[in-house]
This record gives sequence, C-alpha cells and structure tokens, in this order.
Amino acid sequence: MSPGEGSVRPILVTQPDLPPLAELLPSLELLWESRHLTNQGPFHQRLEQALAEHLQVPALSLFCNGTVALLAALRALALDGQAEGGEVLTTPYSFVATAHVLRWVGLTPVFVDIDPETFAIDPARLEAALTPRTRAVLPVHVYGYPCDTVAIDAFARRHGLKVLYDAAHAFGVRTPGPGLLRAGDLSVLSFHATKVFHTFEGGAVIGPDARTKQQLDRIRNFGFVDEVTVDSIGINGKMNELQAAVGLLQLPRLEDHRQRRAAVDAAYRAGLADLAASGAVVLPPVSRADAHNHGYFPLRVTAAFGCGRDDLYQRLREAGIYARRYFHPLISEFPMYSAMPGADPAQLPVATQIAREILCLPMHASLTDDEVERVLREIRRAVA
Ligand code: T4K
Repeated sequence: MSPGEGSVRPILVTQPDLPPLAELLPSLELLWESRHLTNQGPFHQRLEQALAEHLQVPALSLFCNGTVALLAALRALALDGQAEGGEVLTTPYSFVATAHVLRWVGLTPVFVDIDPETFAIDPARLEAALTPRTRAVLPVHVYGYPCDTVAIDAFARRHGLKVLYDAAHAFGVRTPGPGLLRAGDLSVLSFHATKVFHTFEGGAVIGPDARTKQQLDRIRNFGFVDEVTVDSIGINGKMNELQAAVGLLQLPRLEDHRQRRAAVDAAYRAGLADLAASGAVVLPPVSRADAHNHGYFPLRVTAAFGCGRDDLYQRLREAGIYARRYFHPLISEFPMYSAMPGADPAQLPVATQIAREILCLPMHASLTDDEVERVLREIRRAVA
C-alpha cells in the first residue's frame, strides 16, 4: 500500500506543520501588492533577523535549500576547487547530500566511522584518516544529536583544518556554552518540508560575524557586490519571499510542536521499554543537549527481535505505517562513493551495523495518541 490508500490515515515518518491558511493570506496580499517576490525582500529580511534571534547566533544567511547552503559554505571557506585534490573527513551515516556537495566542488570525501552513542563521526578515529591532502572536516549532527564538537574542533585546530557542521537536523537543539551552531567555522541548517522548522524548501548558513555573513550573502546572489561589481563566482541560492513568509508563521508554533514530539518520544520509550530490556531493540540515546528537537526517533532492531529490520519495515508498511530506514544504505555504499577512501565496510563496522538495524519511527507533532499506540501495537505483533 502506498501512503494515502486504504481507509485509515497513513502514518508517515514525518509531516510538515502548516499554519492555518487564513494566517498566510495577509502575507500573500502584501506580496501581490508589492510584487517584491524575491531578492532579499522584506519577508526575507524579517525572517533572517527573527531566526538569528531565535537561534541566538551572531549571523545567519538564508538559502533556497540546505544543499545549496552547504555548497555556498564550502565556497566561503575556500574549500572548493582544490587543485591538488583536497580531502574532507566526513561521515558515511547521513543523507547523501552531505557527500554530494563535496563531489560537486571536486573534493574527495574520506569516510570515518561513527560513534554508536551519537551516530556522528567518531573523533577518536579522525587522526588515522588524516593525510597531507586533508583540508577540512564535515561532521553531521545526525537526528539532532550533537557531535562531540569540542574534540572535533580541537583536532581541526591542531591540524589547521576547517570545520563545516552539517546541522540540517539540529534546528533548536540547545547545548551548554555558546551553542551548537557556533561550533566550527560554519554550520548549515535545512528548512526542508520534512524538518522541524521548514519553509517548504530552505536552508541557512550560520557564521561567526557580519563579515562572513556579507561574504555568504554575496555568494548567494551570484557574487554581486553592487549593480556593476561581482567579487566571486557566486550562485543563485536565494530564498524567495513566499518561503520566508511561511517561515515567519512557523516560528511562534515551534515550542508547542517540540513539546508534542517530546511526548511522542516519551510514549515510544515507555511502550518499547520491555523490548529494550530484552535486547530486541535499542532505544535512541537520550540526548546530551539541554533541549533536543525530537525530530526523529531512530530505533535499532537487533537480531534478538526475531524478525529482521526489513521485515518489520515491510510489515509496518502493510499496516499503513511508513517508518524509514534513515540512513541505509550508507553513503559509502552508493556506487559513486564505494571506491572512495574509507568506504570499505570493514573500516566502518559501527556505521555498517547501525545502518542494518536502524528504523526511524513516525515522529511529528500531528501524531495522535491513538496513532502512537497503533505503531507500538504493530511493532509488538511483529516480534517473533
Ligand atoms: N544534510 C542532511 C543531514 C540532510 O538530512 C539533508 C536533507 C540535507 C543535508 C540537504 O538539505 P536540503 O537540501 O534537503 O534542504 C528527505 C528530505 O527530502 C531531505 O531534505 C532530508 N535531508 C532527508 C533526511 O529526508 P526523503 O527522500 O526521505 O523525502 P520523502 O519525500 O520521502 O519524504 C519523507 C516523508 O515526509 C514522506 O513519508 C512524506 C512526508 N512528506 C514529505 C514531503 C516532501 C510530507 O508529508 N510532505 C512533503 O512535502 O528525503
């Protein structure tokens, strides 16, 4: 069955929040009146400022999506176009965009295994992957679990490397100290429809200061400085006014939604506690963050479950429950990456094992208690 068929509402892995349509209409009227549809208009400026305040970051540049934001960040860090074939230490356990952006600008991803507690690149393994060609580290805060930014940033400083954090999943994750999004040189967020904060499509680069923001803003707009001056080979990475207007309406709703997802998380944990105690599943780690965004519920289905992870995935689908195997296959298993340094599964035992076991359960703010119960019931039915 595909989502939408059958009589009961399908339970999707995620569903975007939308404000009531009536709340968007005044913004649409303004847009129709002003005809200022894109190119850093008033909605764009308001959203940039509102997000910088909301996330408590010194500088934020909006982008049309997270992938282009990553490309722009690589350019701002002068990492693209490395004539001598620059290498970037990164994780195989992510959405494929993380590695695609490296290849897109001619960099070579070097895959490093992950830490089973954070699902993120294991800082203890970075040293061994270093070569004279290493230029940077591109870690990912997978599912919003913070990487060990202290260890990663210290490693990078020791070796003169740049650090670009793929924070696509980490919107609203709060850690002690200056904050997760201020680690490394730059961080990139995704505002795709499947994310906890979305603008249909969208993204942002978080930087340390106004100078970096100005550089990113120019890269986003073809490199234009003014009407007659172009200072870099930029791109069209702009978010349009309609996207920004939608984003502004999302902001006041975020905390309520986070709390609902936290309640779903707690219900899953309680409902699966006995299966975890028997070793049939491994519950997601409890985040070390002060505030987690609960964007995902990554459950590991072990051999003790009895039926395999893929069988459970299939049985849930047949019951109208569309869990997802994020992130299987590993990026390093895709044909364009399988010959890259570090891609051999023997060098990635933790990531390989977790990718075999992982199943992200439905997690979004519009899930009802009954739907959560349905998910738990179907999982129990599948235990062999
Ligand atoms: N880095 C990381 C670590 C990322 O995870 C991502 C994106 C990026 C970089 C790149 O950022 P962007 O350029 O995308 O801003 C989804 C998203 O398309 C992708 O943005 C996301 N990561 C990835 C983890 O998930 P799919 O292929 O799983 O999406 P799809 O269409 O199967 O949707 C998943 C579920 O969401 C479906 O069950 C239905 C529901 N859905 C989806 C959409 C698009 C809706 O209800 N409404 C919608 O409009 O990739």
